[in-house]
Amino acid sequence: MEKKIKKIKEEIIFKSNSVSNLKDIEKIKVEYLGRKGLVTLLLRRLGELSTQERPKIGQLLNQTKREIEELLKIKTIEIEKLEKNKKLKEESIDVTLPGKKSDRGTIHPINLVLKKTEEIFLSIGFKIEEGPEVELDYYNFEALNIPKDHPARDDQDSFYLNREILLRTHTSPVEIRVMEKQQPPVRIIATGKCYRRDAADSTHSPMFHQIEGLAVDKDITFGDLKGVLTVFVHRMFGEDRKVRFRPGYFPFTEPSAEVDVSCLLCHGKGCRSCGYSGWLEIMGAGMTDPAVFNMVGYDPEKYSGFAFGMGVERIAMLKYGINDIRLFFENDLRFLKQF
Ligand code: 2NL
Repeated sequence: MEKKIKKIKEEIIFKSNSVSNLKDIEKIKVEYLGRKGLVTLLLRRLGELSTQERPKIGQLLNQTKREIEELLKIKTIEIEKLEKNKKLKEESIDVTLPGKKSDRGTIHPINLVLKKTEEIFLSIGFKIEEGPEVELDYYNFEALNIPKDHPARDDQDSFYLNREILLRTHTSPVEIRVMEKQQPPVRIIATGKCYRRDAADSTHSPMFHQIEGLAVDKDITFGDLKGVLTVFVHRMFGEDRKVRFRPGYFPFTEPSAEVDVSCLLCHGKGCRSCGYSGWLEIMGAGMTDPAVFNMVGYDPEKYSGFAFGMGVERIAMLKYGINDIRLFFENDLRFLKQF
């Protein structure tokens, strides 16, 4: 019996030296200490021994059992440690590898032009104003000296919600609202979305953006208008651009002008892009009509002002060489990512 126990001990030491994973340890445990394990069976057979032998062998077996348990416990800890290290090594991150670039959006070209315009006018003392896109007929037309029979009033050109309410067709009502609230001096630009019942084509969109400007004070002249718009054109399109004012007509300004910039492609020589004229029309402008001042309670004898309005899409198309307005609203990333 003693020999057998010694042999078991040696076997265990030998086997446990060659185990490499927790499963093997479990196997050994079952083989020796399990319900039908070798040590368990020997313990069960103690009763067969003489009363003389029994205590000695019993003690030896129990001690062996404890020793085996201890040994397997140590082995288990050893292997767990090895496996943990192996896992750590396999899962370690090489911090020097280049990371995956996350997909970042870009600023929409319309917003680029809006931001740039705001920056220019803020730098020369203008404030930015916004107002409602759903407007009263009064603010959109009446207060701007646009008479009832004016073609711009035509139902076909505006989105009317009812007889009095429509989607604004320009941002001028923002300026009317500001003038109603405060006396001069006023130096503001009004930006935002506008709506017209146009069929979409390469130059028309039923929703578009406008930037309008208004300056009212004592002794504001057409020279002030030319100076301010020249600063704008130079900063937006480049210092080497020329600016031209042609006579025009708007119901809300008198006199009125169409403003041109020397062609961005041919610098005024004449090319296909400018219709061989050397000039590109970028906005309308003029001296605020006294009739508008009367509508908002400004004294036209005391004050004068200039105003201008431009389409943001048109400016962006000229600045970036885009030939179809619909590209701004299709949200094709191949287009948008270029800005
Ligand atoms: C254009 C022409 C223009 C204005 C807008 C304006 C506003 C007030 C009073 C007087 Cl409150 N005028 N705005 C003046 C002249 C031209 O826009 O063709 N825009 C795209």
